[in-house]
Amino acid sequence: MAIERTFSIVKPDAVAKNLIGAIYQRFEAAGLKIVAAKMVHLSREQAEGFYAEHSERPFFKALVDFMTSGPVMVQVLEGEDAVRRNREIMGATNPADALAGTLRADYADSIDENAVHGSDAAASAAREIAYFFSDEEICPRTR
Ligand code: IDP
Repeated sequence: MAIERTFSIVKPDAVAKNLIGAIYQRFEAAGLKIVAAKMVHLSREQAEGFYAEHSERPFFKALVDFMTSGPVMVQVLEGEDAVRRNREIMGATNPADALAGTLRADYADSIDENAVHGSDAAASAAREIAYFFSDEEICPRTR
C-alpha cells in the first residue's frame, strides 16, 4: 500500500473543548504522521469555498456559521492508506452513527458540530491540502 496524504481539520467545537492534543494523539497512535499543521480562524469566504460542494444544501449556512465560530487546526496527515484510515479514526458524520472509540463517537456533540473533518478520497485530499498549504509548508520526515 502506497504512502498517502490526507487533509484534516480539528473543528471549532473540538478546539474550544481543548481537544487538539487528544485528537493529534489518536492520529499519531494510529501511525499517521503530521507533516504540516497550523491554527486558522476561517473567514466566511474561506469556509464557503472549502465547502462549496455543499452550497445548495439546507445546512450550508449553519455549517459556515459553525466553521467560522472559532479557530480550527488544519493539518496534513501522511501514512499508508491515510485517507481511509483517517476516515476510520473519525467515525461517521453523525456521531449517533459513529462506532465506539472513534473521534466523533467520543468528542462530537451532533452532526452539526462533529469535531473533525477528513478528506473522503485521494482527489479531494489533494485539493483540500492545496487549499490551505503551500508545498513549502509541508515537511516530509527525514528521520
Ligand atoms: P464528512 O464531514 O463526514 O465528510 P460531509 O457529508 O462531507 O461529511 O458533510 C460536511 C459537513 O457538513 C459534515 O461534517 C457536517 O458538519 C455537515 N453536515 C453534513 N450533513 C449534515 C446534515 O444533514 N445536517 C447538518 N450538518 C450536516
